[in-house]
Amino acid sequence: MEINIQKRVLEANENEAERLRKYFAEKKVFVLNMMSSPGSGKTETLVKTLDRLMPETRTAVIVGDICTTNDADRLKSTGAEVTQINTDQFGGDCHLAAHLVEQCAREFDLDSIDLLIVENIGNLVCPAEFDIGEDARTVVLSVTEGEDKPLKYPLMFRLAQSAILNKADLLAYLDFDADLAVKNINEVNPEIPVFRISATKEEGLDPWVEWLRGEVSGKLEPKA
Ligand SMILES: Nc1nc2c(ncn2[C@@H]2O[C@H](COP(=O)(O)OP(=O)(O)OP(=O)(O)O)[C@@H](O)[C@H]2O)c(=O)[nH]1
Ligand SMILES: [Mg+2]
Repeated sequence: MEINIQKRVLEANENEAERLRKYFAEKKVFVLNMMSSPGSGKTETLVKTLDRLMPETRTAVIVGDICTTNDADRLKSTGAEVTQINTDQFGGDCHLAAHLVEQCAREFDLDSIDLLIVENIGNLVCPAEFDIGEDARTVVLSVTEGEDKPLKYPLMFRLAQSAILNKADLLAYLDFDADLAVKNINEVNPEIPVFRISATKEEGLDPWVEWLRGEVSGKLEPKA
């Protein structure tokens, strides 16, 4: 019974996500779904990324958390338009679903946006199962989490188009094998680039930002 309901929820979300993807395509907006476990550095990475992308790439952000507007407040400092979703209002879901993203996206003037970034709720499991109409997914792994996480949570890494290995500034203090972590990511998903960065120290960001710029301009004609 529970399995059937779960299946129906996922099917309904997939239909909604397909419709939303068409809407984003009509609006010529590239949508990035950014995911990780709590605290890997999604918000920190996005703040530093937006500083480099804007204003040339007109960017808006939807950020999901169960509670608080902390991340929206941090992201607004970049000058981007930001909307926070708090899922505690409807049961504290551990992921964003397509209908929630659609509600927020319709609040933006999408005709004047090139890139919509969705910072998903910190969780390596549930967000991977919910398509939100995105064009690409990026998963962030930080060096304090253990090299084995891509092998333990393969779906998140298998469905991503790129990965970030964050907090590289801490490597000197840890027993973490960064090469092994990259190997494990590529074992699950051989195709994806893995960007080694320190978001706080702003190191290694350029290849990541270039990748994102390339994705945005590669998929979308510039707007008139
Ligand atoms: N040393 C170090 N700390 C970092 C780095 N990036 C982020 N942090 C710190 O890690 C903590 C979590 O960073 P956030 O950016 O809030 O992580 P998040 O993934 O957005 O977290 P949630 O949204 O709660 O899931 C903060 O204290 C950051 O300052 C980094 O490159 N190096
Ligand atoms: Mg965050």
